Amino acid sequence: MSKALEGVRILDMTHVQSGPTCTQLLAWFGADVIKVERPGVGDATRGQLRDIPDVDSLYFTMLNHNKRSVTLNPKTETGKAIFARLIEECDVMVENFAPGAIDRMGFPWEKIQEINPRMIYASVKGFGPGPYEDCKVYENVAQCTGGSASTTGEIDGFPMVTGAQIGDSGTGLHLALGIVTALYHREKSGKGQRVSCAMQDGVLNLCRVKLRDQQRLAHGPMKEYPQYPNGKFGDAVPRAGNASGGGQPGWIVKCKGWESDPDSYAYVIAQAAAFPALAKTIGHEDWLEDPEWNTPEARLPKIDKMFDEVEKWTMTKTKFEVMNILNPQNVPVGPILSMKELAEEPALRETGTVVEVDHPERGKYLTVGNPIKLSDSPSHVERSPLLGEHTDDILRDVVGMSDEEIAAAKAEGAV
Ligand code: CAO
Repeated sequence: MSKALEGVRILDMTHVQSGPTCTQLLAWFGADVIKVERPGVGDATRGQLRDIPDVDSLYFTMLNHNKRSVTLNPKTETGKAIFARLIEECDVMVENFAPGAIDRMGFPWEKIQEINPRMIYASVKGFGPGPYEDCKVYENVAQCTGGSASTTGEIDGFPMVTGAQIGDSGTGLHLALGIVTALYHREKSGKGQRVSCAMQDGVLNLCRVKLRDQQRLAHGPMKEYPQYPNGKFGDAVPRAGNASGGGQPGWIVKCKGWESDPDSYAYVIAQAAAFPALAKTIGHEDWLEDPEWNTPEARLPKIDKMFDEVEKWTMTKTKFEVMNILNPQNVPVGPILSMKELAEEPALRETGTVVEVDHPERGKYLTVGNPIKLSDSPSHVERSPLLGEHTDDILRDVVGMSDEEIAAAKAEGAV
């Protein structure tokens, strides 16, 4: 079966996490991704959070599958010439360096367009145009400036960042969509264009429902927030603990074994349609006839008491028993799964969402495969490249250099 993006060549000037997640997705869909790295150094993440001495870190290997690595310094004269040739030969260039870094290498957008008018040039930056446009940004800064941290956390606690990498990987996903959209548009226009995604914008997009709530706040208290009716609302969207955020009340409850297992919890949603089944299961059939409990409006001021009762029952069951008993009754529920449980989950291995990969220096390791499944273009996860592993191949086959020219470029430190 052919790969959806076969024939698309990507000049990958990305590092750390946000950019690499984008180009890794494109590589999984079949694009030829040429990762350009500084000679002798490479992407800084190769050496970050290492678990095995002198071996590419999991941080790097898990973000750079299915790519080829070429070492190249576009700040040297020969490097500039090679880089210009790569721009000619590629369809898309992706970068997430600090603002202005590619310009300082001598390749502003105008020059890239001049070299290759069909080039799509995609960038991740921390902020869009405005007061912070020159700032360097990492994941948690984006979570804090994009509205996630102010709306996450205990209701009386401090702002909280989430473990999901919504600033880095989230923006990488946004950028990948921008790139394939621009590729589609190029089919008609014949021209490339710039694709920009700011991490602040990407996080705010994922916090869209919170901007919705900011406006609802002006029209009275939001009844699905735990602050209603006994707490106070201020003038900005508050943190809501583990409340579901939608129209349905939900909460995390303890399950059997919670005293010793930090992940023995389940999320239970008490939506109106499933309330009778939930009430019966937890031994509160009495609620169904009781006007104090049998309507969503009656329950609303005492949601916490309702979940206390749900928890009395869930504490007698494991989180998987809770799932297996409530789910067939259409009560939406999810066990809190640890990374260990996810790594060992057979169904995720079966679908290729969790994959074991072999690496020549580190041996076998687990990674997350492509979560997006195409029926006719399945993804196969291939290990990340060693630093400069494909330098000779790319200089010869893509750039068109002779062996002598390659040797000379190496001798002067351009590659
Ligand atoms: N050869 C020679 N030099 C190279 C090179 C190569 N192949 N590749 C990169 N460089 C140089 C760049 O030209 C730049 O040099 P100058 O500052 O002299 O122009 C330098 O290496 C890298 O710059 P940087 O400022 O991007 O790196 P940093 O570690 O200081 O900052 C980061 C990292 C992520 C904060 C910054 O790149 C950034 O803000 N990026 C945009 C937002 C982003 O993607 N953040 C997510 C990061 S993932 O958590």
